[in-house]
Amino acid sequence: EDDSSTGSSSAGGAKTISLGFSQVGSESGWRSANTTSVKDAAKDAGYNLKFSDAQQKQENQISAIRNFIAQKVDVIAFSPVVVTGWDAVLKEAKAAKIPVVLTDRSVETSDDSLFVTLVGSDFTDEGRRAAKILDKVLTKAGHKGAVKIAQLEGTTGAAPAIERAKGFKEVMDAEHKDWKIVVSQTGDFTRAGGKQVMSAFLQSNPDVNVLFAHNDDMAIGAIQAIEAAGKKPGTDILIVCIDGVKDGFVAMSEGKINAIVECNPLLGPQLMDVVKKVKDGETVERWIKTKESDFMQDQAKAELPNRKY
Ligand code: GYE
Repeated sequence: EDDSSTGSSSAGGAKTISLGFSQVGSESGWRSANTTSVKDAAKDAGYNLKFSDAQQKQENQISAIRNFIAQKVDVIAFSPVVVTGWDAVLKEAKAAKIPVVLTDRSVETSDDSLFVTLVGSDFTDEGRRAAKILDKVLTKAGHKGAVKIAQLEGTTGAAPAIERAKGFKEVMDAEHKDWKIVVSQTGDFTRAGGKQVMSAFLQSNPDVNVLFAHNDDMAIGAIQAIEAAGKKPGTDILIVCIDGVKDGFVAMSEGKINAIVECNPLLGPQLMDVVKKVKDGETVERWIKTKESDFMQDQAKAELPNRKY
C-alpha cells in the first residue's frame, strides 16, 4: 500500500490523513523519545506523516509550516521552539483552512483562533513540583544553612523554560524566603550547554549548593562539570531536574541526582487521536494535559527498569 502521497486511499476507501509535523530538533533525550513516539503513533494510525526537524531554529519551523500549507496537508502539528513570533504563519494556515494542533510547547498569540488545542504538559506546575520536591530533598539531606541555588534554564523564550522558572519561583517566594537563586542562565536544554554553563557557575559562585536544571540532559552535563571541579554531585551540590529520561534515572540511581519531576514525552498516540477528531470537525478540549509523577532518589533503582524512554 502506497501512502507516500497526500490523498492516497487506505484499504477501507477512507482518505488517508496527511499530517505535517514540525519538530523542535534533537536537543535532548526527551526530544528523541518524543520524535519516536510521534513517528510510531502516526504509523500505527495509518497516517501519511510529513516530518520535519527544525534543529532548534524558528525560521526552519516557519518554512516547514509554509511547506505543509503548500502541500495542502489535512492537519499541521508542531512543537514551537519559542513562544512568540507565530501569528503570521498561523494566519496563513488559517487562510488555507488547515487546522493547527500544538504539541508539547505552547505559543503566545493575540488570536486564539490560530490553533485548535495544545497536547502537552503543564510546565508551570512542573516548576512548582520541582520546588516542592527540593524542599523534601533538603530535609532528607539534613541540609543546614543558606540554600544557594544555581538554575540551568531551558532554551531562551521557550515555554518550558519560561514556565518552569515561573512555577519554581512562585513556590520559592511564597514558602521559602530563605532560598536564593544566586545564578541563572540558559544551557539550551543540551548536555554540552549544561556542562559549559555549570562550570562557569562554579567559577563565579563556588558556594552554590543546589542545582535546579530545567531538564535531565543539562543536569547530566552539569554533573560532569561538578565532578571536574572536584565536588560530589548529589551530596556537595543537591540536584533536582525535570523530564525523567532513562539516563536521568541512571544518574539518580548512582546518587548523583536527588529528585526528578517527570515530564512525559510519549505524546504520539494522544496527538494522533486529536488530529483525527480535528480533521472530522469534532470539538476538542483547548488543552489536553499529560499525567506525570515525581521521583526521589530512593525510588530510582526500582523505577529504572520501568522507564519507557
Ligand atoms: O523538557 C526538554 C526538551 O519541551 C518539554 O524540551 C519539552 C522540553 C524538555 O528539550 O528536555
